[in-house]
Amino acid sequence: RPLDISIIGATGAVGTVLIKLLGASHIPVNRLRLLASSNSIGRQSTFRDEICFVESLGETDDIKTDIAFFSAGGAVSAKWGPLFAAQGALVIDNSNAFRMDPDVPLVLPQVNPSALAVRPRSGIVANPNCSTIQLVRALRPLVTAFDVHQIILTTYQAASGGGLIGIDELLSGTRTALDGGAGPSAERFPVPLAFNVIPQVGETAPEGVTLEERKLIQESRKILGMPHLQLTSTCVRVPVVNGHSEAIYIEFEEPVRLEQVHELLVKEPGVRLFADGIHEGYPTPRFLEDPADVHVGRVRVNPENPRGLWIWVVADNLQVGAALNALLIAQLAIANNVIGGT
Ligand code: 11C
Repeated sequence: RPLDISIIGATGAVGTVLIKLLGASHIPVNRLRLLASSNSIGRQSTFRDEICFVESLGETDDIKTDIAFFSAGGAVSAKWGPLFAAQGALVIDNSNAFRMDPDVPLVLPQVNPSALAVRPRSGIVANPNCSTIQLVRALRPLVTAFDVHQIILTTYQAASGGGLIGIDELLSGTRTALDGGAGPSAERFPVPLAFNVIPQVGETAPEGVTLEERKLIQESRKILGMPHLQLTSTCVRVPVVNGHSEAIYIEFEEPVRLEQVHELLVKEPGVRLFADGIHEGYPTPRFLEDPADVHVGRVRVNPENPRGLWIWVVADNLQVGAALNALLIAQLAIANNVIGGT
């Protein structure tokens, strides 16, 4: 039956992409409600040729819906997610609020679809962090085929990871710097991002690891079901508008052959491999070929260590890393009949 769907955070960077992807999908929608903070009341969006007006989340009593997509930050999810779930919604949450909760499956439909075989007791499903999604999507065939000793990576994360404010801060900072000004003071990022790189994404814990670096470890372990996976990273913000990149070094327990790695990656659904005789060159965030794919290039065995493999992974963090994964979770939930009331 056609579903009632609510999008909370509908005017944000992820919410906007989600409305577009949902409109293009085959999910039957009876009623779409767009909810956001009171600042966005009255704004409008087009969904399947109809105009929808944004309502204020704080001013509605009617929160009954079949699916509630949350993308308005952890505090909004923590407060409202359980309330929507208690009214029967399946909550698909894009924030960090519930990801490590044992009653909340953390789902990458291409990797651990069985985590959503039944409706979670909490009524909430978590969408992983964007940098985790592209990492785990590229790692899946490799860590399934070979035993891993350790993984070391550096991320190069776009301004859009900080939402529309992050994009605005990069663009206005760039314009001002080109005009010879000092640039606005940083709000979204710790220091101005224009013409800069910042080795900090999220707040830093006392031991020096940032929140983003912790998410990569904990979420990868949970999704892959590998609680002892050894993974360490440095997460870096770069002056790119959209598209996260990652340089990933995987050290296996045994030597690996490049041809075998190519074969595994080329067969992986949704992974676009750049290698000899396949796609030329390497992926870059500005010129991504398909925003629905995880792009993998620079695949090479370490000449000094045949157990070591480097890969370069680029993906659209707003699509692959957020809205598209949320939509695929909804499709999986519909297929598994775990939507409340169906
Ligand atoms: C960033 N990865 O690039 C973050 C944005 O936990 O879903 C996504 C935060 C999250 O800043």
